[in-house]
Order: sequence, then structure tokens, then C-alpha cells
Amino acid sequence: MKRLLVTGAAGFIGSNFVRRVLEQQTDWYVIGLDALTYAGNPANLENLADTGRFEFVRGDICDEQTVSDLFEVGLWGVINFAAESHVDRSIHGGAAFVRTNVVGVQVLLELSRLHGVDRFVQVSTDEVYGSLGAEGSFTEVSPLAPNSPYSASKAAADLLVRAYHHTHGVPAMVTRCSNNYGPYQFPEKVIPLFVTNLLEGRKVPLYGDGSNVRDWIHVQDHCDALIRVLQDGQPGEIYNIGADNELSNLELTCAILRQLKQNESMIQRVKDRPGHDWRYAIDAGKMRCELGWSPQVDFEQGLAQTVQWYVDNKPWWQAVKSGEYRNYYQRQYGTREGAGS
Ligand code: NAD
Ligand code: TDX
Repeated sequence: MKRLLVTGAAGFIGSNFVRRVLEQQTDWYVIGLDALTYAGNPANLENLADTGRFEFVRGDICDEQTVSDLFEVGLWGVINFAAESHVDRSIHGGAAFVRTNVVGVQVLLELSRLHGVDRFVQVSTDEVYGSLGAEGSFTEVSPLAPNSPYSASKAAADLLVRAYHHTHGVPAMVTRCSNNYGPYQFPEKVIPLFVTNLLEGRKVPLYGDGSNVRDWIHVQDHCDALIRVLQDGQPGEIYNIGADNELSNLELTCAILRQLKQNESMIQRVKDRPGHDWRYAIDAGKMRCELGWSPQVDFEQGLAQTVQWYVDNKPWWQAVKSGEYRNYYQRQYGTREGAGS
């Protein structure tokens, strides 16, 4: 069995990743670590322990002792999803972003150096490259030019990964993916926020003129790419992940409105995000050529399935929006003590 530490396992992409690994990699044993901040929801991991190949540990990646105990058992690999991930929150206050996204990554790298692991994957983002104009796309050698406290903290972590590989030989890789969509995404991010607002009969707050462009990928395609990087990525390398699927926010909003048979009167134009990056576009040619990966989910179908998932899973997002999800851990485990805020 390959023992894999998955940090941030109770979040959106982490939980989808754990599910995918347990389905596809039958010789991998997964230890899911998560601090259960506001974004972590153990309901996202419900029933996975029944496989006998998954265990959940509540803990903070910045807490050296907790993380060290997990390394003591012997790990084949580490994949780090744990992060403060919402750009708008980073604009209101960057401290938690530097703590988890930078200090936490240093803790993971240092323990990987001390204990030795075969693979380390840092899950990063296209936002480290900053914003594009109308032309071109980001490659792995595009300069880092982060514009938000969130993306700056992710870029800092990417540089720590580079340094730990260069100086200490930690077999670490960085992946930089575009905007993900799919089930279990926290309804602060644009797609689940807009879908659930519409299901509640509320309008959707579109920032600025709606012309900002994002490059969308289904979370399942992202997870499959990460599995490929864990298996065959080259230490020290960076891999861009994206599905060539650019949409302006207005186009995306209209697609969601169509899915739910509603019209543009449900759009509420609101003040723009400060420093709002205008366009992201990922060139994923290296993943395709070197690791033989390609995205499989068609956007129209993926969006329709995703919207349907939120229609079918009202109790999941209603518990999140009401705050009731915060009691899930207590009901399951009888305590809320430990890390997390
Ligand atoms: P998320 O906010 O849904 O999940 C983050 C998880 O990390 C939560 O479960 C949270 O409880 C946990 N966490 C936060 N601080 C922690 C700490 N100190 N110790 C342990 N756990 C902690 O985020 P997501 O959308 O699933 O993103 C996962 C990763 O992927 C992030 O690193 C993000 O930067 C990156 N990423 C996300 C996207 C996207 O579109 N969502 C795109 C590219 C990259
Ligand atoms: O209410 C909203 N109205 C709106 O117009 C929200 C929440 C967003 N938007 C716009 C802002 C962005 O242009 O929609 C676009 C997408 O916004 P988010 O869902 O907040 O994502 P983004 O800022 O692009 O960042 C996401 O993708 C890259 C993730 O949150 C990051 O973690 C990831 O690194």
C-alpha cells in the first residue's frame, strides 16, 4: 500500500480527489488531514472510511507536532490542498492566508525533508501568473505576477517548493490549475453561489461589467491530472492544468440562468472586486505531452451535471449556508476541540 497524506481533504477539491483516488488507485491508502476551517466540511468525506483505505485526522498543517506524528508512520507521498482559497476573503484580511498558504507549506516541506517522501505535490493556481489581456495564455515559464493577497501567498509557497527541491532534493512538484467547478464547492465561489441563490429565488451578484474571463475545468479532470503528476511527474517541475474553456463571467452567468430556466432579470450588478484580474487562460500542453493527460468532461455537460448536483443535494448546501454544517463534526465525533477557526 502507498500511504498518501492528503491535506485539505475536507475541502472542495481535496474531497473530490480523495473520492477519485479511492475509486481508482486500489493500492493507495489515504490519510486525510484537515483543520476544518469554515471551508472544511466532513460531510464531504461521508462514508469514505468504509473503504478501509481512508482515515480522517483533524489538524492544522501549521502545527508541526500533529503533522510530524503523521509522517512517523511512513508516507509514500504528500499532496497539499490545504489553503485559504477565496480571493475576496484575502482582500478583507491576508493574515490567515500567509499563515496557512506559506507557513503551513514550509512545515510540510520541512517534515518531508526530515522523514523523506517519494512524492510531494503542491496544488497551486493559475492566479500566481497574474492577469492576461485579450491574447495569449500562461505557460509554466510565464513570470509570477500575483495580484491578490491570496495569489501572492500561493506564489510564495511555489517558491518555497522550488527552494526545497533545489537545496534539499525534496522530490516536489507544483501544479497550477485554472478555475474548478463541480460538486461540493463551497457556496462562496461564483458557480455554487449563483446556482444556490437562484434555487433560493435570490438574484446573483455579478461583479463590475461581467467581462472578466475565467478558464473552467471540471474538478474530476483536475483530480485525474493530479493523480498523473503523483505517479509520473518529475521532481522540480511545474505543471499547468486547464481545459481550454474560457468564458466571461456574464457568459457563465447566462449559462447558469439557462440551466435553471431563469432570465437576466435575476442578475444584480454590484461593485467590482478591488484589483480584479481580468483574464486567465492556461496552456496545459506540458501535461498533455509529457504525462499523456487530457480533460474528459465537456463544459456544457459538466455544468449541467453540476447544476443538477446542487438541485439534488439541497440539504448539503442549505446546511452550509445556514451554518448548521459546523455541527456535523460534533455529531459524528462528539467534540469540536482542536485546530480550525
Ligand atoms: P477549499 O477552501 O474548498 O478547501 C480548503 C481546505 O483546506 C478546507 O477543507 C480547509 O478546512 C482546509 N484548511 C485550511 N487551512 C488549513 C490548515 N491550516 N490546516 C489544514 N487544513 C486547512 O479550497 P479548494 O477550492 O478545494 O482548493 C484546494 C486547493 O486548490 C487550494 O490550495 C487552492 O489554492 C487550489 N486551487 C483551487 C482552485 C479552485 O478553482 N477552487 C483552482 C486552482 C487551485
Ligand atoms: O459573487 C461573485 N460575483 C462575481 O462576479 C463572486 C464570488 C465572483 N464573481 C466573479 C469574480 C471572478 O472573476 O467570478 C469570477 C470567479 O470568482 P471566484 O469563484 O471567487 O473565483 P476566482 O477569484 O477566479 O478564484 C478561484 O479560482 C482560482 C478560486 O477561488 C481560487 O482558489 C483558485 O486559485
